[in-house]
Amino acid sequence: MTDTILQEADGGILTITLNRPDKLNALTDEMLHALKDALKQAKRDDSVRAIVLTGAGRGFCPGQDLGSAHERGADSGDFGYGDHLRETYNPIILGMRTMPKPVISAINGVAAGAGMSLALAPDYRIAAESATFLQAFVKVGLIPDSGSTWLLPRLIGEARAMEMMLTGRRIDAATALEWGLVNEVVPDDELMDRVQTLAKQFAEGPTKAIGYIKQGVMYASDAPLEDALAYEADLQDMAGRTADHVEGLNAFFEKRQANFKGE
Ligand code: T3D
Repeated sequence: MTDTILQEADGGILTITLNRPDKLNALTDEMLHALKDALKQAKRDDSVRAIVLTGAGRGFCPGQDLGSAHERGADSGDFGYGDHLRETYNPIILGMRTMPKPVISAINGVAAGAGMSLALAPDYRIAAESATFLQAFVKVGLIPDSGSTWLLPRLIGEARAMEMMLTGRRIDAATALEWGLVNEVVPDDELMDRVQTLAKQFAEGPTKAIGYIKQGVMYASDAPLEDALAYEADLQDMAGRTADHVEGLNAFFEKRQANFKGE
């Protein structure tokens, strides 16, 4: 049987590929559990200093496999969405947002429903020119989940987020860039080269400080300024105690490139 989640580690970069290309990488339980475990393992593994999430074939991910969702509720009429989200999607989204290492989404094709949420959750989003995005949930009588209600308005503003959520409108990569949904759009055949270049830059960065940057921004998203300032000061204390900070200072004074070890 083909692995539906592929993992490849190289030079501090872990690339996770959703691998069900004939279904645009629609997510089955097997994939969700494997993805959840891969993220847990990547968090623990010090040799991993940057993570890339992408899809095989022409799609990034069209969200939940609707066939398996249908099967779940076929007899009882109870699709058990709440429990399923709590058990699978929610820890995956939180796993990426709270990962103390940078996560990049390499959006190679259509990202729909919870697949769009998966594309949004990483810290840096690079889309291929042919990628498209839609909040497909409303088309099947569901609500945006897997963090879309939280992430999307923060990224593109409430008016545009509501437009996407209420209409299910599909937007192209150029619009996604204009709206601030992705950081970059690149020609399809240059996507993985560009992503690898950026991932390498991240993997050679001060990993602990990068983790603290994420932690600080996440905390500040809900905190009053006074609390955010206090939190920044605590995080800066911790960053100041890393070996990479000392290396960064030495490199500055010695007018050379810093050689960060992620320590
Ligand atoms: O806990 C829970 O389970 C709740 C969580 C819910 C989260 C959700 O994600 S709900 C939203 C689910 N997603 C959708 O409703 C999107 C459904 N897909 C589409 O609307 C379209 O496929 C796309 C707009 C994404 C792409 O369209 P297109 O024309 O480029 O491709 P296609 O021909 O529709 O799809 C290609 C194949 O992928 C096709 O299979 P086939 O007929 O060739 O064997 C299609 O059925 C399959 N596919 C696409 N999306 C899904 C899927 N199969 C299962 N589930 C899918 N979500």
